This record gives sequence, structure tokens and C-alpha cells, in this order.
Amino acid sequence: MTTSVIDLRSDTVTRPTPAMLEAMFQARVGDDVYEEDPTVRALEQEAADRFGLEAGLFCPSGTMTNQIAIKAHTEPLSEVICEQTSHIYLWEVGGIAFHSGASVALLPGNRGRLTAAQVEAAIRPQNVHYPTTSLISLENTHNRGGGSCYELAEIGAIAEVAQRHRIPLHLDGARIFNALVATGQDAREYGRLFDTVSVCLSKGLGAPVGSVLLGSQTFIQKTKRIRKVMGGGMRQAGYLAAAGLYALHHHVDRLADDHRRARQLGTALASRPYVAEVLPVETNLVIFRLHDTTPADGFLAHLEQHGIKASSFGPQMIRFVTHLDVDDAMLTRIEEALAAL
Ligand code: TLP
Repeated sequence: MTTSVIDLRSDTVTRPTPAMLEAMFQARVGDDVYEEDPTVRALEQEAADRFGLEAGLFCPSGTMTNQIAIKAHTEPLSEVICEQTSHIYLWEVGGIAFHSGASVALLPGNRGRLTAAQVEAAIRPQNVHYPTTSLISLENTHNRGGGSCYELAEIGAIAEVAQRHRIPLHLDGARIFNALVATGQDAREYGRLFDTVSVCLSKGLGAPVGSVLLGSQTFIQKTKRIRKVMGGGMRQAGYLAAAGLYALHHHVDRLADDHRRARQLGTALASRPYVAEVLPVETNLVIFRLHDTTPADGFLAHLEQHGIKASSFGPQMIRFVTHLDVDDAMLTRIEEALAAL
């Protein structure tokens, strides 16, 4: 009997469902650099409307939407305030320095979340020795924080600080739909509080490729040149946008299943003697620390023998991610493998 591999490394690993593939095959397409792809336009507008923002820009990746936003909001000799483990700083190859020539003010978060007081204290006073603070960036859900979600009230307080100091506020919302489903918050509240929002379609939503950057009409117009110079101007991208539209229509509510399965895995892990700590499970990411007596390499090798892939997330830290391609039968197999160690 062959058993399928269970891939818990990321929610980026999903493959399109047959229905999503069918939607892609049926897409009406054109050359998007000429702004003639009707499906890309439909996706950009629908994503913008959901957040109550004016316009959208379809890009190949979340790294690109974040880095384009940072480039458009900042200038050299300025600084971005963000959390010290945020994706834009930790996992985007130093892109803030490379693309924007900007500095970063790194703040320690509570599982990735910042407070308004922390942000306000990090805003630079006018002084020739300092860069100017040009952008505040938050991440929700927070990846390194274990899929943690912000309270809307805290974001509101940070947005108030940003507005008072006339500093734009960007959201890395790679997993914003996970946050919305887990908390019951309204996407339009995010559009009210943030100047720009990056939304990924190829994480929990299950599209093969793509992210959308949302903002005002003027801002998005400006970002088109930046996307072009980064090589992100795509042609008949409607085939990909169709997958994104399908995901928005069919894969949002089901994120609750991923969250339930992640909680179940969190509980199973907490009961294992070799697990020292499991971060609170709020969405689809489960981050846990192994006792020093169980080396992470050996633990991952044990899982591999059971056909399970997971990733190391720092010394003795492991991340499990639930997604569209992890079902309840697989959960049983994972629990058996954990019990067998
Ligand atoms: N995150 C990936 C890895 O890069 C770590 C993952 O497996 O979680 N923002 C956040 C919060 C992300 O988690 C990611 C991807 C991105 C942006 C970048 O998205 P892509 O991979 O589309 O460039």
C-alpha cells in the first residue's frame, strides 16, 4: 500500500483543486502589461472592494507585494518600523536595504504583535543624525509569532499614532484571511486603518501563485512602474488570477477547518513528553519547541520515516502548518507518528 506524503512545511505547498484548475482553464485573458487582462482586473478590483480600498496590483509573490509597497512608501535615508521577526525583515533577503536603501527600526513583539506605545517611541525625532521614519509595517497573522492575530483595537491605536505623525501604515497580510476567519473581524476595518495591504492567494487560500497589493488609486498607479522594474509585469496572467478569484470565492470559510486541525495538533503535541512548549494556536500555524534531549534533526527524520514533512524554525523549534491538502485522516497519521516517538 502506498500512502501519500503529508506536507506540513507550509501552506504554500498546496496544489490547485480540480475545480480551481477548471476555473483557470476557462479564464478570459489578455496582456496585463497593456492592462488588457479582464481576469486580472476582476481579481484586483474584487480584492480591493473586499477591503474597502480603491485599487489592487496583482504580483507573483507576497515578497514582491511587500517590497513594492516599501519601495513606494519610503526613500533612501528613511526608516521602516517593524517587528524584529517580521517577514519583511527576516525572510525577504534584506530586500528593504536592497530595493529601497532604507533602514529598519526593529521592535520586539508579543508573538510578533507590536503596541501603539512601542511604535510611537520608535518614531525618529527631527535630527540630522537620524533617518526619517517613513513607514510602519505590521504582519497579521504573524508567521514567526505562530499565526498570532492582532486585536483590532491595538491596530486602531497604532493607526492613530501613524496618522498623527503622518506616517503610512502597511499590512503584510499574507495570511490576513486566516486572521479574519479566526477573529470574525471585518476586512473593511483593515482598509480603513491601513494605507496599503498585501494579501497572499497562494498560502491558506490555496492558489498556486499570486498576491495582491491594495491601496489608493494614486498609490497603485505609482507601484506599476516598480513592479515593472522588478520584472513582475506579467502578460496573460489571468490564468493565475482566475485561481485567485476562485480561492476568494471558495476557500475562505474553509480556513476554519485548518484552524481546528491546527488546534488538534497543538493539543496532541502538548501531551508528548519530548515537547517543551507549544505556542498558543490561533490559526493554521503550530510552532513548538522540543526538549534538548530530542534533537530537532532526529525528530524531523522520524517524521520523514512516517511520510511527514515539517520544517525547522530555529534551534529546537519546529513549525507544522495545516492547509487545503491536510485532511482528518492525515491528522490521525500524524498523531500516530507523534505517539510512536
Ligand atoms: N512565508 C513562507 C516562508 O517565506 C517563510 C512560509 O512558508 O511561511 N509574508 C509572510 C507573513 C509570509 O509568511 C510569507 C511567506 C510572505 C510574506 C512571502 O510570500 P511569498 O512566498 O509569496 O513571497
